[in-house]
Amino acid sequence: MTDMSVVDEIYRLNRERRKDSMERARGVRSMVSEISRINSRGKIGIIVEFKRRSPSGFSLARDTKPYQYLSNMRNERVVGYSVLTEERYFGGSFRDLQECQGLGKPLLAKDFIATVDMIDAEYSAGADVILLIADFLPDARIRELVSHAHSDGMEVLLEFHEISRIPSVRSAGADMVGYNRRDLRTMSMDPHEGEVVSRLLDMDCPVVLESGISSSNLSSSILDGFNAILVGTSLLNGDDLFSALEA
Ligand code: IGP
Repeated sequence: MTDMSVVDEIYRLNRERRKDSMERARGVRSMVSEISRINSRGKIGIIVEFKRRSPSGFSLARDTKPYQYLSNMRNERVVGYSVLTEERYFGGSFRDLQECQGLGKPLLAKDFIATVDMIDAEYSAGADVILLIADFLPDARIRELVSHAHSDGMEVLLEFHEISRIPSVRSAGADMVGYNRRDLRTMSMDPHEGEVVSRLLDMDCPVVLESGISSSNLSSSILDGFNAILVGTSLLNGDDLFSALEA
């Protein structure tokens, strides 16, 4: 991903995509309460992500089923799972999400959502939380999508990378705020955790640190001030992040 065109293409593909209603097997679960529970024990929460590939160059070594992979990610810090439903660039599907409903934790639908029918499709596939990306959505649209997700009883993780989006992110009424260390426009890492933490410190919702987190960069206190982390690649590559957090 070297410019906006791939992000544009993903949003366009999602608008045109078939969104057959699926069978939601259970009620909605709260990821915010999972995070509060683990934070009250003095620990950071972990959202474990499943994806087959990504435009940043990641690709799964062998064919893996999301349910099978995620059910093996056992650690008291796990507050939920993130499942990619984007097809073209991440190799995901609504079916992948649906297959994970039996896992005992809330599910985050990871995709480039810009429409209410996309939210409905994620809901029927079993989503408890939807992701919205503030860098690519105007404020009015964010508010409309947040209230639609809320009307289904789902929570919203509103992520951003651009520091200039912080004022909008703060006032959007989302349930969780996420800071993506990766710039999705360029796919390169461009982290500013310190500035983000200081500007979100007084928010009364969980703040999540996303992307590029592995046992090798935990020591640099990048996690300070965050309530949870969202981790895909390192765990999918077999990194022993759970032990590193114990240390
Ligand atoms: C996970 P990583 O570097 O651990 O695999 O990153 C997650 O943060 C990343 O997949 C992500 C993402 C996104 C993907 C964050 N925001 C938005 C697609 C769309």
